[in-house]
Amino acid sequence: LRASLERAAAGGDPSVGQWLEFPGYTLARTVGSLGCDWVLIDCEHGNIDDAAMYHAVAAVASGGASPVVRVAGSENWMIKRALDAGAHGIMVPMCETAEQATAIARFAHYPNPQTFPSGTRGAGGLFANPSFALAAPEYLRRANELVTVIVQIESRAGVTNCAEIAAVDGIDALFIGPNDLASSMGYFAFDHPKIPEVQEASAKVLAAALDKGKFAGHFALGAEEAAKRVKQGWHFVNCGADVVAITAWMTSEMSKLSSA
Ligand code: 3PY
Repeated sequence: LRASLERAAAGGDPSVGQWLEFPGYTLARTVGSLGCDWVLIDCEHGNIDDAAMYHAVAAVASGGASPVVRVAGSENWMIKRALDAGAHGIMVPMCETAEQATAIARFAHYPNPQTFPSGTRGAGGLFANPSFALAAPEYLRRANELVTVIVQIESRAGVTNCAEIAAVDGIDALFIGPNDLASSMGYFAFDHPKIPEVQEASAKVLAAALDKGKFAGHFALGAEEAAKRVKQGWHFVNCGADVVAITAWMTSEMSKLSSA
């Protein structure tokens, strides 16, 4: 994940991901083998519980992509379990203040004074190292530099405070959730691409991330939207989601058959 973000920030190809809402080892392995840089395992809105998250992380990593877990909230135990499962990155929804971002960064890093940033992550987990192809002690030594911490800006308050959030040590990236952002501004969520106020807010977040030397990502559900975001300067985008792909493809095939 981190190498693909650095590549994108250096002007190379964008970091491209896919998005999982369904549970299942074989699904996660299949999507993880498609050649994308990362696969997001959505424990916020997906049908993915704690055990399924562990399986999906291992499956995505074995397929060659980086597993990223969107945790359900910003609580310590959620972040700890995703990282202990071997997530290369965590995405935390609804970050609205620098205080919240500081707590998230601390939960995601071991208290290792030799590495920066230092935090409060418990050191007991022994399952994370295989997804980085590292021995356990090596993982423990290097996790603080390997793990990528992404916070979502997806509310009016988050946009207002985005510069302070981007400045927090240990926060690596800001990621726009455009549906929630539009919703928090009083619009219908799915209308977000057409709403100038939402577009202006995401441009402000992109500028804040770039100004503080952080990575910037944007949610997208297909190549067209993803390409538009890459042209605007976002470093990382998803370009689909399992539930959307299945729904669109099956509906289209049924309609083609019924009109054949
Ligand atoms: C949003 O669009 O609000 C997201 O968080 C993507 O799921």
